[in-house]
Amino acid sequence: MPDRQPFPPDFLDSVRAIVGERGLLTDPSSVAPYLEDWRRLYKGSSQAVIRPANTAELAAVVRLCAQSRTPIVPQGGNTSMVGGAVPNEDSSEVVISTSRLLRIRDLDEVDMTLTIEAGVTLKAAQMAAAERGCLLPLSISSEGSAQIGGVLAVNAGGNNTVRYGNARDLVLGLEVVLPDGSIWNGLRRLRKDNTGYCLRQLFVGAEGTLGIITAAVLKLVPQPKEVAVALCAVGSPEAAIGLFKRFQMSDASSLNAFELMTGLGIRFVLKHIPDTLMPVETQTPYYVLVEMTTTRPEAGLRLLLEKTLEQAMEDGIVADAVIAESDAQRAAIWKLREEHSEAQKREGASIKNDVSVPISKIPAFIQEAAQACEALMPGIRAVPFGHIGDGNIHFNLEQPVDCDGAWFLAQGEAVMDTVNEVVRRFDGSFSAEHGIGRLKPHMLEEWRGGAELALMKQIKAAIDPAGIMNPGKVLP
Ligand code: 2HG
Ligand code: ZN
Repeated sequence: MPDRQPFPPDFLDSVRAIVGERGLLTDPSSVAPYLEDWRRLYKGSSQAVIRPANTAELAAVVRLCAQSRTPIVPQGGNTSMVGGAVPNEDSSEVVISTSRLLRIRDLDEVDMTLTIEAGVTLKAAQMAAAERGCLLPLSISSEGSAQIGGVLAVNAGGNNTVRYGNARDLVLGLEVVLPDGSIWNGLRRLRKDNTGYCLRQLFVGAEGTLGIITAAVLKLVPQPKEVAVALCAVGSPEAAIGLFKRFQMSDASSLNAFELMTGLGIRFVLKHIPDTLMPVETQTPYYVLVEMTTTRPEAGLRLLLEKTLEQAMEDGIVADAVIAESDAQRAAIWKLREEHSEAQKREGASIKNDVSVPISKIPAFIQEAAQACEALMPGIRAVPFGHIGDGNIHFNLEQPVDCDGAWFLAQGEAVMDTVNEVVRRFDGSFSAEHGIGRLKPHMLEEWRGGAELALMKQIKAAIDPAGIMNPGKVLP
């Protein structure tokens, strides 16, 4: 049993006075869901989860924490892949949840901006935009639970980075509660604003270590008029990248997503996830999901997709392909991709490597990383998949059949090191879109040590001198 370090006397009473009964959870069964990440890598401990109803309440709570030097773990939808939102084990930290910051403050169809609070889920934000004929062009597998504040705090990437960039490319303004409890209102919706250091980008990707994002102004684009989705069977990652090049040459501006999957990954989905169906009959080791969208009326996108695939089939790059004929078919193809993480979890123990390399190096990377892992642990099952249109591969590894799951997970460091050695050879990154959290601070030291890490530590010390914001995350 870890040592309990109680909060200062009266701390919880003072919190209750700010947020009321509804805003404070102390009952162990209500607190429990906030203490464990969905991957079950970390199980923390805390006596309290604080759920402020608005920015002023949240700021008052942070002021209280600053006065008493109580460490804070900010939490959104708790969908972090790297344990970035769970408290440590000694009960010294409080969780501040953004889940009651639920207002959509403004949507402007001329400015094409959505001003929204941190607790709104990404899915709800997308729906709010769609209701007004706009699109919030950010899409991730966990969008039903992930909240805007967390999505921005980790600079989420996802499926549309190939076209619209990462979360940080969509942020025009932020409102942030700083570690001393003051509020920075930077909710500007300007496309041009050259007025000193770009502060908002400091908080995007800082994973809650510099402050708590409470609201944001996000860029919108018009809703597409035509959407075309295909699932293509390909023999190799080389063929997948060859196909990517063809789509770029034919109409790069319409390419919305270009996702790689393996036959093995799809078999896991079909086995573990109800209501899934494989529309392509030809069996190949790899598959590509292509999505194209356009706002131009009658742009003939479907024809372009068909022609590009026909030519690729004639040239032996694509073995077989199916183009979705309805919204339901589009959703069914996307489901095969979106359920990859859940299916891998149900198949057994799996180790994740969210990495990126230059797009041109993806085939060689996948081959060498798979070989290196097999040499380390014969029978290990590589399931590389993900956003290859932007160079991001989830090089996940499933436990060998019949091996002990706990033993396999205990080999996580060795497996990640093996993959990362290959990533390094190709000048890639050890964390493409999932961030650092609690899982990878030591890697940050190894990969970004020297001037880069020193600068990050200086920024942290300047903004959070007492070190109360999400301690133990990101920085080693
Ligand atoms: C995705 O692309 C997510 O679906 C999760 O980033 C990836 O499970 C993973 O490793
Ligand atoms: Zn991803």
